[in-house]
Amino acid sequence: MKTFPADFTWGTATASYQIEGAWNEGGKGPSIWDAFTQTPGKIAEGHTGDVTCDHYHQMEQDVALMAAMGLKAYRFSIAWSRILPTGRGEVNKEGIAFYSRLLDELAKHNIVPWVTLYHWDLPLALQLELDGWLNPDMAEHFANYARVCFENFGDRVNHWITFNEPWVIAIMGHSNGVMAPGRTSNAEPYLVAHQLLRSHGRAVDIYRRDFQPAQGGQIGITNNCDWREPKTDSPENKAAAQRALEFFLGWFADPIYLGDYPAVMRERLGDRLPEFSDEDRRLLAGSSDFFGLNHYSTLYAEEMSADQMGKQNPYGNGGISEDQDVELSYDDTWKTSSMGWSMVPWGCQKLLHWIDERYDHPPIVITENGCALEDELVDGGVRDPVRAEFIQTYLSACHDAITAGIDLKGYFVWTLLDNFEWACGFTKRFGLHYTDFATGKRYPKDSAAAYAKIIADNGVE
Ligand code: PNW
Repeated sequence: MKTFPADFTWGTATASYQIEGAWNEGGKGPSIWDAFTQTPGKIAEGHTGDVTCDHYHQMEQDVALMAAMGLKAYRFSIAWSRILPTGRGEVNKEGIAFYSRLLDELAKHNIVPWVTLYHWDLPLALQLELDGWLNPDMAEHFANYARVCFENFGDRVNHWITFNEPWVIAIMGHSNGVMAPGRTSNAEPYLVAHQLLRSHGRAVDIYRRDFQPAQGGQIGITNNCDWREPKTDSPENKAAAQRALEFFLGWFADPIYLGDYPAVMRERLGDRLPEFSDEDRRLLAGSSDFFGLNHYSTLYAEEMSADQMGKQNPYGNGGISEDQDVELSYDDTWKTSSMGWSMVPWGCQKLLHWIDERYDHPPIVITENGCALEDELVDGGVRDPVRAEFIQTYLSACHDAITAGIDLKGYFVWTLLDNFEWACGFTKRFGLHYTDFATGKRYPKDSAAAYAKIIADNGVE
Protein backbone atom coordinates (compact mmCIF):
# COMPACT_ATOMS: atom_id res chain seq x y z
CA MET A 1 0.00 0.00 0.00
CA LYS A 2 1.27 3.46 -0.92
CA THR A 3 -0.15 5.60 1.86
CA PHE A 4 -0.76 9.33 1.35
CA PRO A 5 -0.17 12.08 3.92
CA ALA A 6 -2.90 12.10 6.59
CA ASP A 7 -4.26 15.49 5.52
CA PHE A 8 -4.33 14.67 1.78
CA THR A 9 -7.41 16.11 0.03
CA TRP A 10 -9.51 13.59 -1.92
CA GLY A 11 -12.15 15.08 -4.17
CA THR A 12 -14.05 15.19 -7.42
CA ALA A 13 -14.66 18.20 -9.63
CA THR A 14 -17.48 19.59 -11.79
CA ALA A 15 -18.33 22.87 -13.50
CA SER A 16 -21.55 24.89 -13.50
CA TYR A 17 -22.38 24.85 -17.22
CA GLN A 18 -21.56 21.16 -17.53
CA ILE A 19 -23.93 19.94 -14.81
CA GLU A 20 -26.48 22.52 -13.68
CA GLY A 21 -28.94 22.91 -16.56
CA ALA A 22 -31.75 25.34 -15.63
CA TRP A 23 -30.11 27.70 -18.08
CA ASN A 24 -32.91 30.26 -17.90
CA GLU A 25 -34.30 29.56 -14.42
CA GLY A 26 -33.82 31.12 -11.02
CA GLY A 27 -33.16 34.57 -12.46
CA LYS A 28 -30.02 33.41 -14.29
CA GLY A 29 -28.85 35.49 -17.23
CA PRO A 30 -27.54 33.84 -20.42
CA SER A 31 -23.83 33.06 -20.73
CA ILE A 32 -21.60 32.78 -23.76
CA TRP A 33 -21.99 29.00 -23.48
CA ASP A 34 -25.77 29.25 -23.76
CA ALA A 35 -25.35 31.33 -26.90
CA PHE A 36 -22.62 29.08 -28.31
CA THR A 37 -24.44 25.77 -27.81
CA GLN A 38 -27.66 27.20 -29.17
CA THR A 39 -25.83 28.15 -32.38
CA PRO A 40 -26.27 25.35 -34.95
CA GLY A 41 -23.08 23.49 -35.86
CA LYS A 42 -20.99 24.30 -32.80
CA ILE A 43 -21.60 21.19 -30.67
CA ALA A 44 -21.59 17.48 -31.51
CA GLU A 45 -25.08 16.30 -32.38
CA GLY A 46 -26.48 19.74 -31.57
CA HIS A 47 -26.38 19.04 -27.83
CA THR A 48 -26.72 21.92 -25.35
CA GLY A 49 -26.31 22.40 -21.60
CA ASP A 50 -29.91 23.62 -21.28
CA VAL A 51 -30.75 20.66 -19.02
CA THR A 52 -27.66 18.38 -18.90
CA CYS A 53 -27.52 16.66 -15.45
CA ASP A 54 -30.19 18.98 -14.06
CA HIS A 55 -27.99 19.37 -11.00
CA TYR A 56 -29.78 22.65 -10.26
CA HIS A 57 -32.80 20.55 -9.27
CA GLN A 58 -30.98 17.40 -8.12
CA MET A 59 -28.29 19.01 -5.98
CA GLU A 60 -29.15 17.20 -2.74
CA GLN A 61 -29.05 13.78 -4.43
CA ASP A 62 -25.68 14.64 -5.98
CA VAL A 63 -24.22 15.58 -2.60
CA ALA A 64 -25.55 12.24 -1.33
CA LEU A 65 -23.56 10.48 -4.09
CA MET A 66 -20.44 12.28 -2.89
CA ALA A 67 -21.11 11.34 0.72
CA ALA A 68 -21.62 7.69 -0.28
CA MET A 69 -18.11 7.68 -1.76
CA GLY A 70 -16.59 9.21 1.36
CA LEU A 71 -15.37 12.26 -0.55
CA LYS A 72 -13.44 14.73 1.56
CA ALA A 73 -13.75 17.62 -0.90
CA TYR A 74 -15.84 18.78 -3.83
CA ARG A 75 -14.75 21.29 -6.44
CA PHE A 76 -17.53 23.09 -8.30
CA SER A 77 -17.86 26.39 -10.11
CA ILE A 78 -20.24 29.30 -9.71
CA ALA A 79 -22.12 30.52 -12.77
CA TRP A 80 -21.35 34.24 -12.83
CA SER A 81 -24.65 34.95 -14.61
CA ARG A 82 -26.63 33.29 -11.79
CA ILE A 83 -25.11 35.79 -9.38
CA LEU A 84 -25.04 38.83 -11.69
CA PRO A 85 -27.32 38.08 -14.67
CA THR A 86 -25.68 40.66 -16.95
CA GLY A 87 -22.26 40.35 -15.34
CA ARG A 88 -22.55 43.56 -13.34
CA GLY A 89 -25.19 45.50 -11.42
CA GLU A 90 -27.90 43.94 -9.27
CA VAL A 91 -27.20 40.71 -7.41
CA ASN A 92 -29.67 37.89 -8.12
CA LYS A 93 -30.76 36.59 -4.71
CA GLU A 94 -31.98 33.27 -6.12
CA GLY A 95 -28.51 32.57 -7.46
CA ILE A 96 -26.96 33.29 -4.07
CA ALA A 97 -29.58 31.06 -2.46
CA PHE A 98 -28.77 28.10 -4.73
CA TYR A 99 -25.05 28.06 -3.96
CA SER A 100 -25.78 28.74 -0.27
CA ARG A 101 -27.94 25.62 -0.15
CA LEU A 102 -25.20 23.64 -1.88
CA LEU A 103 -22.60 24.85 0.62
CA ASP A 104 -24.87 24.01 3.55
CA GLU A 105 -25.57 20.56 2.14
CA LEU A 106 -21.83 19.91 1.72
CA ALA A 107 -21.19 21.08 5.29
CA LYS A 108 -23.80 18.63 6.58
CA HIS A 109 -21.72 15.82 5.09
CA ASN A 110 -18.33 17.27 6.09
CA ILE A 111 -17.34 17.74 2.46
CA VAL A 112 -14.98 20.67 1.99
CA PRO A 113 -15.92 23.00 -0.88
CA TRP A 114 -13.33 24.16 -3.42
CA VAL A 115 -14.99 26.91 -5.42
CA THR A 116 -13.99 28.02 -8.90
CA LEU A 117 -15.20 31.51 -9.75
CA TYR A 118 -14.87 31.15 -13.51
CA HIS A 119 -15.18 27.92 -15.44
CA TRP A 120 -15.83 29.51 -18.85
CA ASP A 121 -19.50 30.62 -18.65
CA LEU A 122 -19.08 34.38 -19.07
CA PRO A 123 -22.29 36.42 -18.80
CA LEU A 124 -23.29 36.96 -22.44
CA ALA A 125 -23.87 40.68 -21.88
CA LEU A 126 -20.17 41.18 -21.11
CA GLN A 127 -19.23 39.49 -24.39
CA LEU A 128 -21.71 41.52 -26.44
CA GLU A 129 -21.20 44.86 -24.72
CA LEU A 130 -17.47 44.73 -23.93
CA ASP A 131 -15.93 42.07 -26.21
CA GLY A 132 -15.42 39.86 -23.18
CA TRP A 133 -11.87 39.02 -22.16
CA LEU A 134 -10.37 41.24 -24.82
CA ASN A 135 -11.42 44.27 -22.81
CA PRO A 136 -9.04 45.56 -20.10
CA ASP A 137 -12.07 46.69 -18.04
CA MET A 138 -12.89 43.03 -17.44
CA ALA A 139 -10.48 42.97 -14.51
CA GLU A 140 -12.73 45.41 -12.66
CA HIS A 141 -15.89 43.48 -13.51
CA PHE A 142 -14.40 40.14 -12.54
CA ALA A 143 -13.06 41.57 -9.29
CA ASN A 144 -16.50 42.97 -8.42
CA TYR A 145 -18.12 39.61 -9.11
CA ALA A 146 -15.46 37.89 -7.01
CA ARG A 147 -16.16 40.31 -4.16
CA VAL A 148 -19.87 39.42 -4.22
CA CYS A 149 -18.90 35.74 -3.94
CA PHE A 150 -16.41 36.33 -1.11
CA GLU A 151 -19.06 38.38 0.75
CA ASN A 152 -21.83 35.84 0.40
CA PHE A 153 -19.97 32.53 0.58
CA GLY A 154 -16.64 33.31 2.23
CA ASP A 155 -17.96 32.34 5.66
CA ARG A 156 -18.21 28.75 4.36
CA VAL A 157 -15.56 28.63 1.63
CA ASN A 158 -11.86 28.36 2.47
CA HIS A 159 -10.56 27.32 -0.95
CA TRP A 160 -11.05 29.64 -3.90
CA ILE A 161 -9.90 29.22 -7.48
CA THR A 162 -10.18 32.32 -9.64
CA PHE A 163 -9.94 30.79 -13.12
CA ASN A 164 -10.16 27.33 -14.56
CA GLU A 165 -7.67 26.75 -17.37
CA PRO A 166 -6.95 30.15 -18.88
CA TRP A 167 -5.06 28.25 -21.62
CA VAL A 168 -8.31 26.70 -22.85
CA ILE A 169 -10.11 30.06 -22.71
CA ALA A 170 -7.33 31.67 -24.75
CA ILE A 171 -6.50 28.90 -27.24
CA MET A 172 -9.75 26.99 -27.65
CA GLY A 173 -12.00 30.03 -27.17
CA HIS A 174 -9.99 32.51 -29.27
CA SER A 175 -7.57 30.57 -31.49
CA ASN A 176 -9.19 27.40 -32.77
CA GLY A 177 -12.71 28.51 -31.91
CA VAL A 178 -13.77 25.10 -30.56
CA MET A 179 -15.03 26.64 -27.32
CA ALA A 180 -17.14 29.74 -26.63
CA PRO A 181 -16.93 32.48 -27.73
CA GLY A 182 -15.66 30.58 -30.77
CA ARG A 183 -13.22 33.14 -32.11
CA THR A 184 -10.30 32.29 -34.43
CA SER A 185 -7.30 34.56 -34.28
CA ASN A 186 -3.53 34.46 -33.96
CA ALA A 187 -3.44 37.64 -31.89
CA GLU A 188 -6.40 37.41 -29.53
CA PRO A 189 -5.23 34.44 -27.42
CA TYR A 190 -2.31 36.48 -26.07
CA LEU A 191 -4.51 39.50 -25.39
CA VAL A 192 -7.18 37.42 -23.66
CA ALA A 193 -4.61 35.56 -21.57
CA HIS A 194 -3.22 38.90 -20.43
CA GLN A 195 -6.62 40.13 -19.26
CA LEU A 196 -7.33 36.83 -17.51
CA LEU A 197 -4.08 37.14 -15.58
CA ARG A 198 -4.77 40.78 -14.68
CA SER A 199 -8.29 39.82 -13.56
CA HIS A 200 -6.90 37.02 -11.41
CA GLY A 201 -4.47 39.46 -9.79
CA ARG A 202 -7.24 41.92 -8.97
CA ALA A 203 -9.54 39.33 -7.43
CA VAL A 204 -6.74 37.88 -5.31
CA ASP A 205 -5.81 41.37 -4.10
CA ILE A 206 -9.39 41.98 -2.94
CA TYR A 207 -9.55 38.62 -1.19
CA ARG A 208 -6.20 39.12 0.52
CA ARG A 209 -6.99 42.64 1.71
CA ASP A 210 -10.69 42.47 2.60
CA PHE A 211 -11.51 38.83 3.33
CA GLN A 212 -8.53 36.58 3.94
CA PRO A 213 -7.56 38.17 7.29
CA ALA A 214 -10.97 37.34 8.81
CA GLN A 215 -11.95 34.27 6.77
CA GLY A 216 -8.52 32.68 6.69
CA GLY A 217 -8.98 30.84 3.40
CA GLN A 218 -6.67 30.20 0.47
CA ILE A 219 -6.95 31.48 -3.08
CA GLY A 220 -5.25 30.34 -6.25
CA ILE A 221 -5.62 29.65 -9.95
CA THR A 222 -5.94 26.37 -11.84
CA ASN A 223 -3.91 25.87 -15.00
CA ASN A 224 -3.98 22.89 -17.30
CA CYS A 225 -0.90 21.27 -18.71
CA ASP A 226 -0.08 17.98 -20.33
CA TRP A 227 3.45 16.59 -20.29
CA ARG A 228 5.74 17.04 -23.28
CA GLU A 229 8.43 14.38 -23.55
CA PRO A 230 11.36 15.00 -25.91
CA LYS A 231 10.93 12.54 -28.78
CA THR A 232 14.70 11.91 -28.81
CA ASP A 233 17.64 13.06 -26.73
CA SER A 234 18.75 15.58 -29.32
CA PRO A 235 19.27 19.11 -27.97
CA GLU A 236 16.72 20.37 -30.53
CA ASN A 237 14.00 18.04 -29.32
CA LYS A 238 14.77 18.66 -25.67
CA ALA A 239 14.49 22.37 -26.35
CA ALA A 240 11.24 21.79 -28.25
CA ALA A 241 9.67 19.95 -25.30
CA GLN A 242 10.79 22.65 -22.89
CA ARG A 243 9.46 25.36 -25.20
CA ALA A 244 6.11 23.57 -25.49
CA LEU A 245 5.80 23.47 -21.68
CA GLU A 246 6.68 27.14 -21.39
CA PHE A 247 4.09 28.07 -24.03
CA PHE A 248 1.52 25.85 -22.27
CA LEU A 249 2.01 26.35 -18.53
CA GLY A 250 4.80 28.94 -18.25
CA TRP A 251 2.56 31.38 -20.13
CA PHE A 252 0.26 31.54 -17.07
CA ALA A 253 2.42 30.40 -14.17
CA ASP A 254 5.61 32.40 -14.88
CA PRO A 255 3.92 35.80 -14.41
CA ILE A 256 2.64 34.63 -11.01
CA TYR A 257 5.74 32.80 -9.75
CA LEU A 258 8.59 34.38 -11.74
CA GLY A 259 7.37 37.91 -12.49
CA ASP A 260 6.87 37.86 -16.27
CA TYR A 261 6.04 35.76 -19.33
CA PRO A 262 8.69 33.20 -20.34
CA ALA A 263 11.59 34.74 -22.26
CA VAL A 264 11.06 32.30 -25.12
CA MET A 265 7.54 33.65 -25.63
CA ARG A 266 8.80 37.23 -25.68
CA GLU A 267 11.51 36.28 -28.21
CA ARG A 268 9.08 34.59 -30.55
CA LEU A 269 6.03 36.81 -30.15
CA GLY A 270 7.56 40.25 -29.78
CA ASP A 271 4.83 42.88 -29.65
CA ARG A 272 2.06 40.31 -29.91
CA LEU A 273 2.69 39.56 -26.25
CA PRO A 274 1.39 42.41 -24.06
CA GLU A 275 3.49 43.97 -21.29
CA PHE A 276 2.46 44.05 -17.64
CA SER A 277 2.26 47.43 -15.93
CA ASP A 278 4.09 47.83 -12.62
CA GLU A 279 0.74 47.61 -10.85
CA ASP A 280 -0.19 44.36 -12.66
CA ARG A 281 3.18 42.89 -11.80
CA ARG A 282 2.79 43.80 -8.14
CA LEU A 283 -0.67 42.22 -7.95
CA LEU A 284 0.39 39.06 -9.80
CA ALA A 285 3.56 38.37 -7.84
CA GLY A 286 2.89 35.45 -5.50
CA SER A 287 -0.85 35.61 -6.20
CA SER A 288 -1.56 31.89 -5.79
CA ASP A 289 -1.57 30.18 -2.40
CA PHE A 290 -1.37 26.80 -4.15
CA PHE A 291 -0.50 25.57 -7.63
CA GLY A 292 -3.77 24.29 -9.14
CA LEU A 293 -3.09 21.78 -11.92
CA ASN A 294 -5.43 20.02 -14.32
CA HIS A 295 -3.53 17.22 -15.99
CA TYR A 296 -4.80 14.68 -18.49
CA SER A 297 -2.24 13.47 -20.95
CA THR A 298 1.24 13.28 -22.50
CA LEU A 299 2.69 13.66 -26.01
CA TYR A 300 6.14 13.51 -27.55
CA ALA A 301 7.56 16.81 -28.68
CA GLU A 302 10.12 17.49 -31.39
CA GLU A 303 11.44 20.44 -33.28
CA MET A 304 9.13 21.09 -36.20
CA SER A 305 10.88 20.31 -39.45
CA ALA A 306 10.87 22.93 -42.18
CA ASP A 307 8.77 20.75 -44.47
CA GLN A 308 6.10 20.40 -41.76
CA MET A 309 5.80 24.13 -41.20
CA GLY A 310 2.59 25.50 -42.57
CA LYS A 311 1.25 22.04 -43.45
CA GLN A 312 -0.15 21.49 -39.99
CA ASN A 313 -3.47 22.84 -38.89
CA PRO A 314 -2.25 26.29 -37.87
CA TYR A 315 -4.33 26.17 -34.71
CA GLY A 316 -3.70 22.57 -33.72
CA ASN A 317 -0.73 20.98 -32.10
CA GLY A 318 -1.60 22.05 -28.57
CA GLY A 319 -1.14 25.74 -29.17
CA ILE A 320 -0.52 28.05 -32.05
CA SER A 321 1.94 25.83 -33.83
CA GLU A 322 3.86 28.35 -35.84
CA ASP A 323 4.53 30.33 -32.67
CA GLN A 324 6.22 27.45 -30.89
CA ASP A 325 7.51 25.29 -33.79
CA VAL A 326 6.84 22.09 -31.91
CA GLU A 327 5.51 18.95 -33.51
CA LEU A 328 3.58 16.62 -31.21
CA SER A 329 3.05 12.87 -31.58
CA TYR A 330 1.88 9.72 -29.83
CA ASP A 331 3.68 6.55 -28.98
CA ASP A 332 1.83 3.57 -30.49
CA THR A 333 2.14 1.64 -27.24
CA TRP A 334 0.18 4.21 -25.21
CA LYS A 335 -3.43 3.48 -24.35
CA THR A 336 -5.80 6.29 -25.25
CA SER A 337 -9.14 7.42 -23.86
CA SER A 338 -12.21 8.06 -25.99
CA MET A 339 -11.01 11.69 -26.25
CA GLY A 340 -7.92 10.27 -27.98
CA TRP A 341 -5.82 11.41 -25.00
CA SER A 342 -2.93 9.14 -24.04
CA MET A 343 -2.76 7.53 -20.59
CA VAL A 344 0.81 7.99 -19.34
CA PRO A 345 1.15 8.15 -15.54
CA TRP A 346 4.91 8.82 -15.65
CA GLY A 347 4.14 11.98 -17.63
CA CYS A 348 2.16 13.24 -14.64
CA GLN A 349 5.08 12.52 -12.36
CA LYS A 350 7.56 14.31 -14.63
CA LEU A 351 5.26 17.32 -14.86
CA LEU A 352 5.01 17.53 -11.07
CA HIS A 353 8.82 17.58 -10.90
CA TRP A 354 9.01 20.25 -13.64
CA ILE A 355 6.62 22.48 -11.67
CA ASP A 356 8.41 21.82 -8.39
CA GLU A 357 11.76 22.85 -9.83
CA ARG A 358 10.68 25.79 -11.95
CA TYR A 359 8.45 27.41 -9.32
CA ASP A 360 10.53 26.69 -6.24
CA HIS A 361 8.60 23.92 -4.56
CA PRO A 362 5.03 25.27 -4.40
CA PRO A 363 2.21 23.31 -2.75
CA ILE A 364 0.45 21.62 -5.70
CA VAL A 365 -3.15 20.46 -5.95
CA ILE A 366 -4.28 18.33 -8.89
CA THR A 367 -7.67 19.94 -9.39
CA GLU A 368 -8.59 17.63 -12.32
CA ASN A 369 -7.45 14.27 -13.67
CA GLY A 370 -9.57 11.60 -15.29
CA CYS A 371 -10.52 9.92 -18.54
CA ALA A 372 -13.43 9.49 -20.93
CA LEU A 373 -14.40 5.94 -21.91
CA GLU A 374 -17.11 4.21 -23.95
CA ASP A 375 -19.14 3.36 -20.86
CA GLU A 376 -22.26 1.26 -21.16
CA LEU A 377 -25.00 0.85 -18.63
CA VAL A 378 -25.64 -2.86 -18.09
CA ASP A 379 -28.04 -4.07 -15.38
CA GLY A 380 -27.87 -0.74 -13.60
CA GLY A 381 -24.08 -0.71 -13.44
CA VAL A 382 -21.01 0.15 -15.48
CA ARG A 383 -17.90 -2.04 -15.61
CA ASP A 384 -15.10 0.48 -16.21
CA PRO A 385 -11.88 -1.20 -15.06
CA VAL A 386 -9.84 1.05 -17.36
CA ARG A 387 -10.96 4.16 -15.47
CA ALA A 388 -10.23 2.56 -12.10
CA GLU A 389 -6.78 1.59 -13.40
CA PHE A 390 -6.24 5.08 -14.78
CA ILE A 391 -6.93 6.64 -11.38
CA GLN A 392 -4.90 4.03 -9.53
CA THR A 393 -1.84 4.34 -11.78
CA TYR A 394 -1.88 8.15 -11.85
CA LEU A 395 -2.18 8.20 -8.06
CA SER A 396 0.65 5.73 -7.77
CA ALA A 397 2.81 8.10 -9.85
CA CYS A 398 1.67 10.99 -7.64
CA HIS A 399 2.69 9.04 -4.57
CA ASP A 400 6.15 8.46 -6.04
CA ALA A 401 6.39 12.22 -6.58
CA ILE A 402 5.42 12.89 -2.96
CA THR A 403 8.02 10.38 -1.78
CA ALA A 404 10.59 12.27 -3.85
CA GLY A 405 9.71 15.45 -1.98
CA ILE A 406 6.99 17.08 -4.12
CA ASP A 407 4.46 18.98 -1.99
CA LEU A 408 1.29 17.51 -3.52
CA LYS A 409 -1.67 18.34 -1.28
CA GLY A 410 -4.69 16.91 -3.03
CA TYR A 411 -6.28 15.19 -6.01
CA PHE A 412 -9.68 15.70 -7.64
CA VAL A 413 -11.11 13.24 -10.16
CA TRP A 414 -12.72 14.77 -13.21
CA THR A 415 -15.60 14.14 -12.78
CA LEU A 416 -18.34 13.24 -10.29
CA LEU A 417 -20.85 12.29 -12.98
CA ASP A 418 -21.09 12.16 -16.78
CA ASN A 419 -21.97 15.63 -17.99
CA PHE A 420 -21.95 18.06 -20.88
CA GLU A 421 -18.45 17.70 -22.34
CA TRP A 422 -18.28 21.08 -24.13
CA ALA A 423 -17.90 20.76 -27.91
CA CYS A 424 -18.35 16.98 -27.63
CA GLY A 425 -21.77 17.39 -26.01
CA PHE A 426 -22.88 14.19 -24.28
CA THR A 427 -20.80 11.93 -26.52
CA LYS A 428 -17.91 11.69 -24.02
CA ARG A 429 -18.34 10.21 -20.54
CA PHE A 430 -15.80 11.19 -17.85
CA GLY A 431 -17.92 10.44 -14.76
CA LEU A 432 -17.51 8.17 -11.76
CA HIS A 433 -21.30 7.98 -12.05
CA TYR A 434 -23.19 7.19 -15.22
CA THR A 435 -25.83 9.77 -16.13
CA ASP A 436 -28.82 8.60 -18.14
CA PHE A 437 -29.59 11.89 -19.86
CA ALA A 438 -33.04 10.71 -20.96
CA THR A 439 -34.25 10.13 -17.40
CA GLY A 440 -31.77 12.18 -15.38
CA LYS A 441 -30.92 9.10 -13.28
CA ARG A 442 -27.38 8.52 -11.99
CA TYR A 443 -25.75 5.09 -11.53
CA PRO A 444 -22.42 4.55 -9.74
CA LYS A 445 -19.81 3.01 -12.03
CA ASP A 446 -17.36 0.44 -10.67
CA SER A 447 -14.73 3.20 -10.65
CA ALA A 448 -16.75 5.10 -8.02
CA ALA A 449 -16.32 2.16 -5.65
CA ALA A 450 -12.64 1.86 -6.58
CA TYR A 451 -12.07 5.53 -5.79
CA ALA A 452 -14.09 5.25 -2.56
CA LYS A 453 -11.75 2.44 -1.49
CA ILE A 454 -8.67 4.56 -2.24
CA ILE A 455 -10.15 7.34 -0.10
CA ALA A 456 -11.02 4.97 2.73
CA ASP A 457 -7.51 3.44 2.62
CA ASN A 458 -5.90 6.85 2.13
CA GLY A 459 -3.69 5.06 -0.34
CA VAL A 460 -3.29 2.94 -3.46
CA GLU A 461 -1.96 -0.56 -3.98
C1 PNW B 1 -10.94 20.40 -18.86
N1 PNW B 1 -7.24 20.17 -24.13
O1 PNW B 1 -10.98 20.87 -20.15
C2 PNW B 1 -12.02 21.17 -18.17
O2 PNW B 1 -11.61 21.86 -17.02
C3 PNW B 1 -13.27 20.39 -17.94
O3 PNW B 1 -14.35 21.28 -17.90
C4 PNW B 1 -13.42 19.34 -19.02
O4 PNW B 1 -14.65 18.70 -18.99
C5 PNW B 1 -12.28 18.36 -18.84
O5 PNW B 1 -11.04 19.01 -18.88
C6 PNW B 1 -12.27 17.24 -19.88
O6 PNW B 1 -12.16 17.77 -21.16
C7 PNW B 1 -10.02 20.65 -21.11
O7 PNW B 1 -7.62 20.09 -25.30
C8 PNW B 1 -10.40 20.75 -22.43
O8 PNW B 1 -6.02 20.08 -23.83
C9 PNW B 1 -9.49 20.59 -23.44
C10 PNW B 1 -8.17 20.34 -23.11
C11 PNW B 1 -7.78 20.24 -21.78
C12 PNW B 1 -8.71 20.40 -20.78
